[in-house]
Amino acid sequence: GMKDLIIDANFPRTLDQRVYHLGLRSGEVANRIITVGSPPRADAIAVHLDAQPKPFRLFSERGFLTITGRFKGVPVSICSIGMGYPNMDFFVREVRECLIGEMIVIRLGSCGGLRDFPVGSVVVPRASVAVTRNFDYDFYGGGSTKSEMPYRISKPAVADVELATILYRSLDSMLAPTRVIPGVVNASADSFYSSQGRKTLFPDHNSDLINHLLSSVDDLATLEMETFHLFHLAASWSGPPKPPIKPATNGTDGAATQSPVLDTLDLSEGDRPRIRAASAQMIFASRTSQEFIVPEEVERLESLSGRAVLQALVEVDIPGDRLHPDAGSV
Ligand code: R1P
Ligand code: URA
Repeated sequence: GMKDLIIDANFPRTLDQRVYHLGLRSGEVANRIITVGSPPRADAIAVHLDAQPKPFRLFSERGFLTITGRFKGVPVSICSIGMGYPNMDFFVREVRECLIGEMIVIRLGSCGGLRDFPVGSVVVPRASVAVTRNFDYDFYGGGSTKSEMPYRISKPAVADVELATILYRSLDSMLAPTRVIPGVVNASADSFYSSQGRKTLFPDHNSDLINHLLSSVDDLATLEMETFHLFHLAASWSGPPKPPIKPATNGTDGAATQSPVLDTLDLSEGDRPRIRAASAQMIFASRTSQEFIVPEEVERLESLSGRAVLQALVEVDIPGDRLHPDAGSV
């Protein structure tokens, strides 16, 4: 926070190399991460971690909670990040700066269901689109912006196929008889209300939105608020079929070489460590039946799903030289 001396305005860190909002430094976060929306969910999942070594726990003044420990001996982190694209953005970028090597992220969150899947089902989407408020639309009611739509739907960003497959299998085997649904598409909205088609006292011009989404996006099944941004950042970091990346030495691209991550790795042969992402979405609300999940079921589902996600994380193979040497050693 502002009480700490910050040494770089471009990517702010404290003098002891902590990133500005998550409060972490290298070695305090593992390459395998489950991210959730709320601190109680993170603590409920942390119950499954190995007792020894005692997990590390850091609650940042911006409300990000990181718990790093081991699951079956393998270093993992549980990160609670709050809600929405901006928080997902802080999480992905700041954790990336604390890691060397691959970053494997599975988001475990709640969502609304758009099909007839019962509440309490779990979805593993293959892709996600962003649904955003179009601020150029005339929400005040003059009606002068007929050419504008009130909401925009982006192109899809995709999950890591192998990670999503491992995740689906893990959930399916550990959650029975709960229904686990793979291969569908998620929409991540920039509001719980307007851009998810909920009716409130604001003039959101969204009475047609859910039907519009269902007719525009094939296999659309869920609505929540972070998965698209995670998939999009992961894909844009890792890039398309890898071109050779040469560290720049001058010019505007030179900024990239100031990153500790980029400085340490040989990036010359497309060796950039990947960010691999997948998402498990627990249906809390049915947007067709208006049913909402009961608290006892939330507790069971979060705990079992959390354990299944940890299991999936430790099953993913990361080449040994791409693990941070200190990860989980705190
Ligand atoms: C809204 O209630 C929140 O729930 C969902 C949405 O994405 C949003 O963050 O996910 P979490 O349960 O992970 O927070
Ligand atoms: N989270 C959301 O974003 N929407 C829902 O309907 C339920 C959980």
